[in-house]
Formats: sequence, structure tokens, C-alpha cells
Amino acid sequence: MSNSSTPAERTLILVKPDGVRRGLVGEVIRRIESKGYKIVALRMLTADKDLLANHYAEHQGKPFYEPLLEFMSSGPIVAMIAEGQRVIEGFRSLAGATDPTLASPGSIRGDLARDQGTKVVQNIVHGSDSVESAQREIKIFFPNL
Ligand code: DAT
Ligand code: MG
Repeated sequence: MSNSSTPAERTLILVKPDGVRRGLVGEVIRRIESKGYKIVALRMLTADKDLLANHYAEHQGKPFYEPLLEFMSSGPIVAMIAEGQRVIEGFRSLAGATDPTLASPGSIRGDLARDQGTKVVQNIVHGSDSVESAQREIKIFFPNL
């Protein structure tokens, strides 16, 4: 079976408010494109809490949930859909571990983020963690696609 028979996937990527504030949108896009994934949709928005509660429904009730919504609505974010074979796990690998102190150097979080002493971890990017999450999250940020 040739490689081209593997179907391309799509994932939802966010540059979070810390990444936008620090001028890292271009750096994040550069890493996604350099890896070879294709950005097929992109928009900047300031997310409201209703949208974020939907996006982060799995974390409701956790101690960092309210700070997470507060942080994620604190300024503009950039939402993207990236496409390519295994892009969901590929972007998670580019992003690095959730905790930026432990994220490997070479990854977005490992190179560009650190512990800021805040209640919620600020780690520059979000990437969907499964095909089901990607489909669900893409609908939230790109309802017309
Ligand atoms: P990821 O973004 O790596 O998929 P997640 O879905 O578990 O991580 O959590 C969503 C975000 O919430 C994460 O990017 C940063 C924050 N977060 C996760 N776990 C946390 C914790 N234990 N304390 C503080 N913030 C946390
Ligand atoms: Mg997650």
C-alpha cells in the first residue's frame, strides 16, 4: 500500500492569548508549515466564555477550569485548521508536553513557554487530541466549514 492511500486528517490548533501577546503567531505557523502540514483555514477572534466552556467541556469542575476560561478569554487568539497525514499526533508532538517546564526543548512549549506561577498553565498553543475532538472543536471555531 502506498503512503498516498493514508487519508489526510484535520486538527484544530489555537495560538492562545499568551502566544498572540508575545508576537509568536508567525513562529507557531512557521513550525506547522515547516513540518509540512497545510493550513486550510485561519481566523483571529476573542473567544467568549460560552464558546470556551464548550471547547473545554472535558475540564469542567477541575481546579484550573475557571482560570483557564479567564485566561483564554483575556485577549485575541488565532484559530487554525491544519491538514495532513497524522496531523493530530504530529502537532501534539510539535507542541510538546502540557507543562512547559517539562516540555522537550525543540517543541513549541519547550522552547517558547515556561511556568509563570499562574493557576492555569500558559503554554502558547492548543491542539486537538483525537479525531473525535478535532471534529468537535473544528465545528466550534469554524461553524461554516
Ligand atoms: P493539553 O492542552 O496539553 O491538551 P489539557 O487538555 O489537559 O492539556 O488541559 C488544557 C489546558 O489547561 C492546558 O493546555 C493547560 C491547562 N492545564 C492542564 N492541566 C493543568 C493543571 N494541572 N494545572 C493548571 N493548568 C492546567
Ligand atoms: Mg487538551
